[in-house]
Amino acid sequence: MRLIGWAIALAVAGITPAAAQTTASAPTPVTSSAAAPKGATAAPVATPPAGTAQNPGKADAAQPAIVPGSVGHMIPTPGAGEPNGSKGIQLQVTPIGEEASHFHNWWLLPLCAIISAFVLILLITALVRFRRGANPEPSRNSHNTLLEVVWTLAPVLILVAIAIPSIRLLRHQYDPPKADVTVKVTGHQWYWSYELPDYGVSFDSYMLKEAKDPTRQSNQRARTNADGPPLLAVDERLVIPAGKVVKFIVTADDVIHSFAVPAFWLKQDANPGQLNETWAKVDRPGVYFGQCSELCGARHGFMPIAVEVVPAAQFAAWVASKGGTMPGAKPIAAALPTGGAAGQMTTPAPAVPGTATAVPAPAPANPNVANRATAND
Ligand SMILES: [Cu+2]
Repeated sequence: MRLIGWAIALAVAGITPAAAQTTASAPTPVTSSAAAPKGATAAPVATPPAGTAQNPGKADAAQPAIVPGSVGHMIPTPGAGEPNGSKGIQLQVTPIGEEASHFHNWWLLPLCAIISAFVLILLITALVRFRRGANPEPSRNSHNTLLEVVWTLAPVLILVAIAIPSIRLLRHQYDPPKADVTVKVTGHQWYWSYELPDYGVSFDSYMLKEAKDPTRQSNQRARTNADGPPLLAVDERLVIPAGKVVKFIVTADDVIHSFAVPAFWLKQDANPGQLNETWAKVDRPGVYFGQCSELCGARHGFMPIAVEVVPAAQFAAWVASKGGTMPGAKPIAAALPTGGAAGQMTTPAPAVPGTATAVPAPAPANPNVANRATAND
């Protein structure tokens, strides 16, 4: 009886939070859902949790047309900048990544292999040569000065041999060159937002759902292969110029996230109320995928990162397409009649009747921002 009681208690404890979460995260009534599949009578269509919808409330026709291959929609190279099933480290495209993967592949791994093989040989020798049958009279030696010096010095030398390149790598990593472009990255439950303060660009980036995903709303664009692999493709990629030092200022809005792009050798915790800094310089244009790498809640696995590296001219075109301005082209502050702060984050908003154009509109081009208020409920 006691066992059954425990079983019931455990089951209730396991079910209650999930049930509570479902209720809390789906406050929107599901009655008018246009995405209801035909024939689904018993179970209502699950409404995506608040904060995960893309362009909510917009009709399909209002979605901007996507041109695969255009800037911001470069077609990823399969296996590059994304998991490709191979063991080991992804192909690195930053100087730090190249140094680190070289250190791992050509120094640490061989060293580990040699030490493991040496220990294995010692073990086998001891088992075979000094077994009771072959060696009935065990040696009574307890000291051997030469041997003791060797087995003390050898590990010290091995550690020094690891420490020197390791500390050199850390020094390179944490002593970044002067930044050409600064990107502020903010983690939210559960999406990323990006701001390029010097360019007047800011937007949110959401994972693209599969076409057959029942939680995808009818006005949400479905993932295609041109966007990238499942669970990694996003609606709005971060675009950065090739060959430039990009500084990432990383923070979070709610809980701890982690901004990670494996091909850049980049992983930086995003802590609320704290600005962390990391950097990357990518010479090779392409699309590089990453994921939030800190358990941050129920949809932690659904907030991927996609960074598109493009030649400088295309970067300027992308900035313009986001309503931003290249530094030097025309200072943003000059466009503001009354002392607007130079660093004010504004994407020039579409003119709204009755609204003075001088007011910096906080709303970026992407209407996903409307979900921020509800994302943390
Ligand atoms: Cu996260």
